[in-house]
Amino acid sequence: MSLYRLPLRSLAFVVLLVAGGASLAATPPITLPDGRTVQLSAKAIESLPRLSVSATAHGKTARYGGYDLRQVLEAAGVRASALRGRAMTTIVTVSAPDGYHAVFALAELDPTLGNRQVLLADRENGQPLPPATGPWRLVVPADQRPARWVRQVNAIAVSNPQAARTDQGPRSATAAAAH
Ligand SMILES: Nc1nc2c(c(=O)[nH]1)N[C@H]1C(S)=C(S)[C@@H](COP(=O)(O)O)O[C@H]1N2
Ligand SMILES: [Mo]
Repeated sequence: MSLYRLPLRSLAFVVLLVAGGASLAATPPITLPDGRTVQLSAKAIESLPRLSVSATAHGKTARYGGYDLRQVLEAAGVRASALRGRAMTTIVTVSAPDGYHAVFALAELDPTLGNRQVLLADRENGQPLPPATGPWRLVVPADQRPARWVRQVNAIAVSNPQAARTDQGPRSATAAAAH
């Protein structure tokens, strides 16, 4: 059947399906402390609550839509709340293709510690982010300047530099257990 013979309603449905599929870009791959990289499925991402947050950068206020970075990390298997001990030094590095990076202590995101909201956003004022900024950008409403609002996020890495320190004294097993 040629396209023009389809009832208008089915055509509209097809267009909606295409638009709907295009609206959720694959999320950036997440590298875990053990070196594994997790690519979350669209289903895993869509099962997270979508947030809509008003935030201001350079005097311009907009409404950003997306997902909570902590919940995205948890979906990838990262423990990110009620952290203790060695996890106090876990860091989250968010990267972009232009070589820009920003880091967060995982403890900043932990609701029982820093409780800082960081949005992995794909919408600004209801529109998908433009290619120069998206498809994913960080929005950190509580930061005083938008320097950690990484545009075009293409990788997220969770690491713990202290965990690699097996060779020297200061972080002894006893010290780690004491916290
Ligand atoms: N990928 C990428 N993201 C980035 C930057 C950058 O150089 N590269 N600069 C940061 C800085 S310093 C600021 S102030 C904001 C500027 O965001 P805007 O261009 O949307 O105003 O983006 C941040 N995100
Ligand atoms: Mo900046």
